Amino acid sequence: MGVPPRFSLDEREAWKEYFEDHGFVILKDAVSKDAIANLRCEIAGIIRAFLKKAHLAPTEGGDAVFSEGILSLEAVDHEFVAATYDTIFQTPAFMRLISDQRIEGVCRELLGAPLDHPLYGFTNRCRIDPPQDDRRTYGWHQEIFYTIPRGRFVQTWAPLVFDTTIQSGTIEVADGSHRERIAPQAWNDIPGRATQIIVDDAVVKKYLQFPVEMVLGELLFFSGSLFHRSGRNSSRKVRYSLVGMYHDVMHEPFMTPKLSFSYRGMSPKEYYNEHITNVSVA
Ligand SMILES: O=C(O)CCC(=O)C(=O)O
Repeated sequence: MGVPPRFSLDEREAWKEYFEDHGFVILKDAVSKDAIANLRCEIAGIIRAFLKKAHLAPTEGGDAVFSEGILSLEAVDHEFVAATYDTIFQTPAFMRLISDQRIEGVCRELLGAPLDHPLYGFTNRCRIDPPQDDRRTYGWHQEIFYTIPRGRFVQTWAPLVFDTTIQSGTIEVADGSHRERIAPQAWNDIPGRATQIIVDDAVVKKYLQFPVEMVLGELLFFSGSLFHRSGRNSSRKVRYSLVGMYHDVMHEPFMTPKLSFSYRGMSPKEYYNEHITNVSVA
């Protein structure tokens, strides 16, 4: 296959059929330009905030903040980059982007979920992948074992900030591999790396594999069973990408995971103790 086709939202039957056959589909107008522009501003602001907290000089203007800013933070302490990542997905600008009704509508169609089936957005994040850093990249995998067990869901992936290219390590897919449903695979916990639940090579080889280069505004929807993997960022820019998924809450096995947040720096209890003197009542 050359470059996979792009569909517009109003070509509903065509993109649904393509998704059924290939396990993925790219819509060219699913992410609004405004949503991207707003998010870009927020991301730049967040990086600047952490540069300040790290006592680093602000970067020059333009887009330098997106790459140089992150690389400077990484050089001081990876925790600043981790905090940037943890901040972006909680911003209203990010939430607006992933909550676009057009995206919800496409997910409903692909899931066959009518309006009385609530959707649950799970692990929607903006990945930050600096050049030459493979700690959080994934080999060929299916998402089914990285999410709510037995869930019915659609995954999404999109470039944010910059277009994604082969050089910047755009996502790769194995065409039609969703037909395997649950492929033979192995679970590997590797210290210092994202857990790798890797599909057997012989099975991956049955399918045509290719990177999906994408421009801002495009959104890739794919089946939870499609084999996919991260590319290697050999460019000089940091890659920003939207990863996430939408589960059908009405699907019988769906059960909401418990979320847990922990504090970086001071805990609420420490803050309380700093200000409040407890007087024990006899
Ligand atoms: O963006 C990437 O590097 C790949 C992401 C991925 O494989 C996933 O979210 O499951």
